[in-house]
Amino acid sequence: MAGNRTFTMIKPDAVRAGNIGGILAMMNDAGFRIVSMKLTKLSAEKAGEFYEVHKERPFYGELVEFMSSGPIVAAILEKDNAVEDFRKLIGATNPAEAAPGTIRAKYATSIGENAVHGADSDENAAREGSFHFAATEMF
Ligand code: RTP
Ligand code: MG
Repeated sequence: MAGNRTFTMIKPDAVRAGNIGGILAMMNDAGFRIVSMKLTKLSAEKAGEFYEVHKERPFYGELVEFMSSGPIVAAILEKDNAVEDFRKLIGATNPAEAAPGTIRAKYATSIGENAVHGADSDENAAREGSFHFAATEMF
């Protein structure tokens, strides 16, 4: 049965550290199917637009700089209850608080450089997926 969809990015820290394969394996093992995927790089302008919701937060400038600092893997994933289950798989924003067995517990190095992004609602998952992929790139 086709499930619903979430959107993720493997962030520049994890790409730089050579962790794309390890992170994709954890997503695969947790039952997520790849709908769309690419290695790409966000300009500062695009990163700012993507994280616009955080514009007033004190870490916004740092976040935009970090997210545009190197290549990322962007992907749409499918699974039953995708958004909620994926947030569980990635763990808390701060790796010090991320549960054992989560992607951030294993691969994140700080609250800012935390290896992966996961959409936080069905609506945002759809918006973020369309930000990165055309309908013809969703399978
Ligand atoms: P994400 O959107 O990337 O999946 O992360 P999240 O929901 O767990 O956390 P969110 O509150 O949406 O924050 C987005 C990203 O901003 C960076 N951040 N830095 N320095 C800080 O205090 C701080 N707080 C958040 C992180 O990269 C976080 O994932
Ligand atoms: Mg978030």
